[in-house]
Amino acid sequence: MKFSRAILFGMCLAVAPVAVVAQTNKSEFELMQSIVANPDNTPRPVFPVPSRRQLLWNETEFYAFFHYGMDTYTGKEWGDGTEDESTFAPTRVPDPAQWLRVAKQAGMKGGIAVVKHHDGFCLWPTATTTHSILSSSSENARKTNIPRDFARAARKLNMKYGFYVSPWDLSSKYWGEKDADGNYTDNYAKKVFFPQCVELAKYGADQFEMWFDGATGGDHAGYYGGEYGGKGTTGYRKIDNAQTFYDMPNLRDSIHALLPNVIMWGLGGEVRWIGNEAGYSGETCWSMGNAENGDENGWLWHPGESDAKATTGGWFWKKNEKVLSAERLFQMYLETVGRNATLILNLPPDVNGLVPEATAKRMAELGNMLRTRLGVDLARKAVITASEERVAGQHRNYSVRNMTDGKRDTYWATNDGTTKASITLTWAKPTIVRYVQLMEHIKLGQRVRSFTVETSEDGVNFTQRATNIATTTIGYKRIIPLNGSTQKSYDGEGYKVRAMRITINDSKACPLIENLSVY
Ligand code: FUL
Repeated sequence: MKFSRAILFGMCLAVAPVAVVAQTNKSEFELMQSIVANPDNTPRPVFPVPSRRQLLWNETEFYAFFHYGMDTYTGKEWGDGTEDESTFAPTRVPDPAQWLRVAKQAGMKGGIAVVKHHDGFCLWPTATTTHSILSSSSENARKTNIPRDFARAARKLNMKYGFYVSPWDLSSKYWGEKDADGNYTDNYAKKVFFPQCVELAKYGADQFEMWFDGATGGDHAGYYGGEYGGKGTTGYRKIDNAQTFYDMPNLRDSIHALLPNVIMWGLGGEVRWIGNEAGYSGETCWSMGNAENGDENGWLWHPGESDAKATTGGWFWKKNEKVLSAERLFQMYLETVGRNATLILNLPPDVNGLVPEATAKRMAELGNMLRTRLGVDLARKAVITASEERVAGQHRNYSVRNMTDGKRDTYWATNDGTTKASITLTWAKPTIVRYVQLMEHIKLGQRVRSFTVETSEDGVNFTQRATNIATTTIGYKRIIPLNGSTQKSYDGEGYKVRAMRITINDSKACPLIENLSVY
């Protein structure tokens, strides 16, 4: 087959950055040649790579979970769907703006509100069921519309927002329904779940995450264990395959058409559960695969989210529950956000529809701690050199300076074939250091398999730090406490150094580091 030059030129322009098109008086042929020749010397991606919406999601890093609903008023963790709607009776109209203000004080960038839990009670005026706020005898309940007020508040506070809508629905007669031949019907997907997701989509096209829990029924001792149950009790129904029962692939496509940036958590397949509810990810954590460690060879981008509770009671508010200490929450932050996962921290609102004062205070304390410990970036005061810098292209360089410019689209890189390299930071004056933070340019795939961190008092002799930690993967973000402990408070301690060296020992291809910070 023969292409004319004009056609080839057109094809190249279709993939060319705008700057190239705008630039020059070169002949068409020269321009085409330079484009084909990769003039920016951009590294080739290492597959799999994240989708645009997965990248945006990753940037949210630390956000709140708000479990609120029927269970707040029954004291249960899992309702069974038979609750009288009037049991949902807030003492005042719930105030999601207060919830999000509390989250923001802790340094969180967004939040996800439960708007329907497994009991099926809907916290918005839905047309899909009578089991909603509209059927409560409480006036405050009937004035409640969590998705509307949550979305409005988030936009005002410049925070990201999304909703948890439980696929498992014990209140719906269609959930787990079978026809006369024993096959599952699509009534639940068509009449309840799809329409509910579409109703929720209307509360804002800028939603960042929809939370589709993986619980697939059974009795109340089902997926995660529970307080009662057994075959024959109210809740006993099961589905065999959530993907087909909810018609997940179709739902995902339809919702993406309405909400281009939303990622579908869990059953939606775009972000994975980290494998525990205790607020930690693996030290080795790949954005492919499953659970705490992921899988270096996984073929699908499937980054981890860690869901954890800030309180001692449960996911829903409980009388007399305590809030975890700021120190413990800081540890969680290091063990999730600092290990290539995101942290969604649960702050349950109480019967007044407000996050309790004690939680609010603790979040302010945590926010201060994060700002004090991880706020002032000492890398910006250092002279940085590297064992190698990738040859610059026409419009792009790969300088070490790119790691401290605060931009996500510039990065330091080595040449193709170089998978071992070191970066050295040198300070003019002895400087106290405690943490080092690295971010890979994951847009082109996660690469680093192994690295080490050393410090030096004299700039000549180096000592390896954090030797008890698996300094393996980096991913979107990795934070290494130099003393090797995510638990021990660093107040008043640290290493007084003149230099620090980070050595990448092994990488799937040339390493690309977009951020290097030292605290
Ligand atoms: C679980 C649910 O069963 C819990 O009730 C809670 O919502 C938690 C975040 O996810 O799977």
